[in-house]
Amino acid sequence: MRVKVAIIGSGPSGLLLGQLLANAGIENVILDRASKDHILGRVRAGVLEEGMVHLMDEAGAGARMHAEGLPHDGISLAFDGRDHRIDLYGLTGGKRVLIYGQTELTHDLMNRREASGGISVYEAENVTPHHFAGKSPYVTYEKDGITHRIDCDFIAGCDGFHGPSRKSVPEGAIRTFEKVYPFGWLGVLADVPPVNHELVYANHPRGFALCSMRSNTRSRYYIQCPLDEKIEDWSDERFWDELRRRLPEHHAEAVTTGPSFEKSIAPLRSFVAEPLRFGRLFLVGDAGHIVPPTGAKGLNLAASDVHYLFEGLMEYYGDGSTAGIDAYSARALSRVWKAVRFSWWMTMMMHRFPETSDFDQKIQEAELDYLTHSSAAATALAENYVGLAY
Ligand code: FAS
Ligand code: PHB
Repeated sequence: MRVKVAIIGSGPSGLLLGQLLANAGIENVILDRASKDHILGRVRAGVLEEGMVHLMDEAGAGARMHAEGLPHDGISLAFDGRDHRIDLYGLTGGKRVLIYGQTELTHDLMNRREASGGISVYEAENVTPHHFAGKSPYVTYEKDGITHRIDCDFIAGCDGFHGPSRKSVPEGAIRTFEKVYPFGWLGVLADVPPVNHELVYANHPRGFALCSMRSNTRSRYYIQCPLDEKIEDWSDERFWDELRRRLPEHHAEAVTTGPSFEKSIAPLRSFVAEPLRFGRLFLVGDAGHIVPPTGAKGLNLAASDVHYLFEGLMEYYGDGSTAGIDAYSARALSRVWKAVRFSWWMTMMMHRFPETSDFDQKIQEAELDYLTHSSAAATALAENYVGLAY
């Protein structure tokens, strides 16, 4: 088989890029080692920046997102028993975020791809990018015991943090930057109404908590937990009790509890690989960078990477110019690093660190005090939270 672009990974990065390319007549194929059901069973992000919303519309997959997504004009920071609302809409001249689960977004993109006849190969084993330093790259994979080869012009590594693309780059050609945080997030999904009409990020002496949602009847909650925590040690009852302890009283009393149908622990790290382009191979989304979910940036960075790469490929196939693909890595990394900074800053400000010093604790309190009494500080948070310009 031969296509213009071979995409490794059928997560948001791969599906969004694949659909934009297909709509522009640039044939592509998507390969994923997982099954569709496994991909759709993963519970991840929930907050979309306007850039992602626009790209979903451009991909022709935005109808359900607009019908079911919840526009949010603000978030609340809770500490010292009180809420402090950050007016995202007012502080950014009318920008907002849309609450819509990554699972739903992925489903919409998969349906759109199927409807438009796009080729996706699931449960593809040993997917391997080859010869991307030259002008004739190709990808091999195994399925049903047969080894297949896909010749292409470019390979888009949309295969997440653990995928083969970044690992296929020669060690001397890539630099990585990493910070691992000394805690994780224990998250639950439950079909109960959210405690608040907007998200609540709580900093409490017992640890961080986040009150989010997927709809007006489905809530998503997280609490900070030690890295060695075992999910089997957390009954629903224990989770609800701990969550309520970390919230201001008026929220704690308002929490509607119920059986969780998803419960998982995710580690937190900041990670960036540089550059994001190696000849005819591009790293996109989590394949190139990871952020702690505190800033709700992970999925949204995948969107801006896709935007930059799609623009570059359109230029290449349009008038043969390589300017866009040559600029991809620098353009993407410029926005990535600002989102990495913001996600690190939100994480440092909202979590309790096991080894923190008295001085560092006072700095955290001063940060929160400044943020909730200065419109300049609140504006800085707001413009990053709604998403910096592409
Ligand atoms: P993905 O990881 O989504 O997709 C990569 C795809 O590549 C997968 O389908 C995988 O099966 C495939 N793949 C991997 N190895 C392969 C191989 N060898 N061969 C073929 N295919 C292979 N972001 C937020 O903004 N907010 C959140 O709350 C949030 N929570 C998260 C919780 C968890 C547990 C995780 C892991 C991430 C979370 N994220 C969150 C970040 C997440 O949303 C990512 O940013 C988003 O999934 C990025 O999309 P992709 O780049 O497509 O990578
Ligand atoms: C979520 O709803 O999953 C979510 C929302 C905001 C975050 C992280 C996760 O910062």
